[in-house]
Amino acid sequence: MRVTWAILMLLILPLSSMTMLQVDHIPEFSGTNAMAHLVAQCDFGPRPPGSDNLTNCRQYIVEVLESHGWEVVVQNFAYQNVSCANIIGWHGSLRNATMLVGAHYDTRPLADEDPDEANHDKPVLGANDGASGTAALLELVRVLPIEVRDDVEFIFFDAEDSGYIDDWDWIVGSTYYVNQLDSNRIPLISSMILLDMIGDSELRLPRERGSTRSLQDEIWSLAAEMGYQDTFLDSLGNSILDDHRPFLDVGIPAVDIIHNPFPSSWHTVDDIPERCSAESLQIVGEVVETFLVTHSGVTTTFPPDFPVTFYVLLLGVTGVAALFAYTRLKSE
Ligand code: 1BN
Ligand code: ZN
Repeated sequence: MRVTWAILMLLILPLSSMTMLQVDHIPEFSGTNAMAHLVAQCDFGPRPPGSDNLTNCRQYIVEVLESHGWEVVVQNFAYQNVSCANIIGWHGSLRNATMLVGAHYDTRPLADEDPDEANHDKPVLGANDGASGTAALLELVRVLPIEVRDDVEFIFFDAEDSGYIDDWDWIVGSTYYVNQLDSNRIPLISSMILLDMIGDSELRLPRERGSTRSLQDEIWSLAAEMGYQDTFLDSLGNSILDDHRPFLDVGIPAVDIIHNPFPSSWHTVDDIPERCSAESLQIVGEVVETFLVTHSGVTTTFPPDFPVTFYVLLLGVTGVAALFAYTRLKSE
């Protein structure tokens, strides 16, 4: 009898877990390939805005995009007399994708968070902070199925990471990109996913506080369904000034997938490939690939969060109404 039960359970268990997993896409993403893209970027050396190393890295990104059949626009702009450029990868006859995926590819000019002050005037190599998100995007351009590609635009942002140095701002490239967006296209964009610092071998991804909650819920539940709840943590992290902000500011639902609290290598000379792993890139790559495939061709809307001012106003109006009712009651 016991043996019969055991056999029955063995037959039923795999079936039940299959029905719980509603996603039927099998991801093609290779963390090993992504890791190779990460190392290739670091081989150019530190890549601050305006540097020859960044120009060489840009050429590498363009070549990877074109080799996988993507159209490329290099969006040149100048900031503080430095030549900068975002790189846009798109597919199809029109540039009208509804899902945007971005990462910054520049690196911080100075390791000003390094515990050793002697390193503060050295540049950051940016294996995690710069190369990791870019590496995942470069592997996604390979694996995205052809029928999904017209719905996706990849953006590689320049000039994200020089804030507080020589009067530079943060997120300069993404701000420029959003300012250049056709206003008719903005309401048609359903999501923007930003990958930043996703390569550390001890990756922890709580929910970034400023991201659009409805879109974040979708990504974090997908990650949990795929068994990645120990990396995509169901807890609230900090609010981070990052390249998703300009998108949120014009009403585009946006999510920052970012390691938080930042790893100890952040803005130090220790931000090197040895601190990163193919496994971490694999997890994030699989989740983003599955999101893009399952949301392609379906018009999903991710309602924006109500701003805090809305709740303050609501509380104010309810308070005034209650006071009014109370005084009326008292005077009767
Ligand atoms: C993310 C990675 N950021 C920089 N490198 C954004 C940031 C801006 C983080 C200001 C902290 C402070
Ligand atoms: Zn940084």
